[in-house]
Amino acid sequence: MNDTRDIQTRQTIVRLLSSMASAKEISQYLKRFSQLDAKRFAVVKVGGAVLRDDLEALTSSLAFLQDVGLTPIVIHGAGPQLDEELSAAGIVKQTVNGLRVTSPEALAIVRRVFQSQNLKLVEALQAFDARATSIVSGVFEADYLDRDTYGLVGEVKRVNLAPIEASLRAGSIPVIASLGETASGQILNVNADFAANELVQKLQPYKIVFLTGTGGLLDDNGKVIDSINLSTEYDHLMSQPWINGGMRVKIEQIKDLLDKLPLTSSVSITKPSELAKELFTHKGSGTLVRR
Ligand code: X2W
Repeated sequence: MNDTRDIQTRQTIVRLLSSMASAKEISQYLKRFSQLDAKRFAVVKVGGAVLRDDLEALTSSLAFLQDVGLTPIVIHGAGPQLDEELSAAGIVKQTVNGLRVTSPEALAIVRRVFQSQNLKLVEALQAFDARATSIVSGVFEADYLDRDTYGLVGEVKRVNLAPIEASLRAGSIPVIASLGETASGQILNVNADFAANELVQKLQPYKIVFLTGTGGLLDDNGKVIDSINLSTEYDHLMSQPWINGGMRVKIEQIKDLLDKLPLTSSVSITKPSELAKELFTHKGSGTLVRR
């Protein structure tokens, strides 16, 4: 570990301590987690907004997990970057049910942007002395979701864990882009929350974290909601006019996911600087979603 990294790791611990967690609390969590299968500790979904606005905190939080022997599995989106690049190319944005309608011209840009965003994170991690592996293909076997409505958009049919397992065996953080591929080799644009959902079902990790620009689900006053119990609050939440398209997709995907996981599972939505606090303290941070 280099000096900068050592200082950053120590800073993360100090931040945890000053955020009301005692050293005893953190070490209890670390001890408990060290007894789990480290190969499926956590799936962390990183929204494109986080790659754009919060790369430094993201990098140090992911590297911290690797330092304590809990290498996370990262799946990322690139929504805002796609908006920007497509618009620069004169392609007008069209979404249906929160999903981007993707033409062949758009797909070429989608592929390029996913590759560059993926490399940006991998290189930032490596510059931080963390080990990370870029995975932009070979994980999500997909089929057209509904070609007439969405164009070149995929739904995941099968998740191939081989590239992820190879990365973990080498102690390297797998950084996965949410592109899919059909049996005949057509690349498809897959919403990153959909891809994270499928990955989690296949891996059954202990921890499921969505990192967003907002650091949680926001109420109508823009304040982070501490916790949501979907069994009693889902219908009410989805009837609210202030829940926008992207948020709607996220909540639907999280509900679908939790319905398929053991009752005790939960999903955390938080921001990068709060990741360690979420994982290693009783109080946690952001929004905790339960079934
Ligand atoms: C998404 C993929 C990127 C994504 C899109 O084109 O925006 C579809 O909608 P975030 O940053 O996680 O939202 N794909 C089909 O999901 O990125």
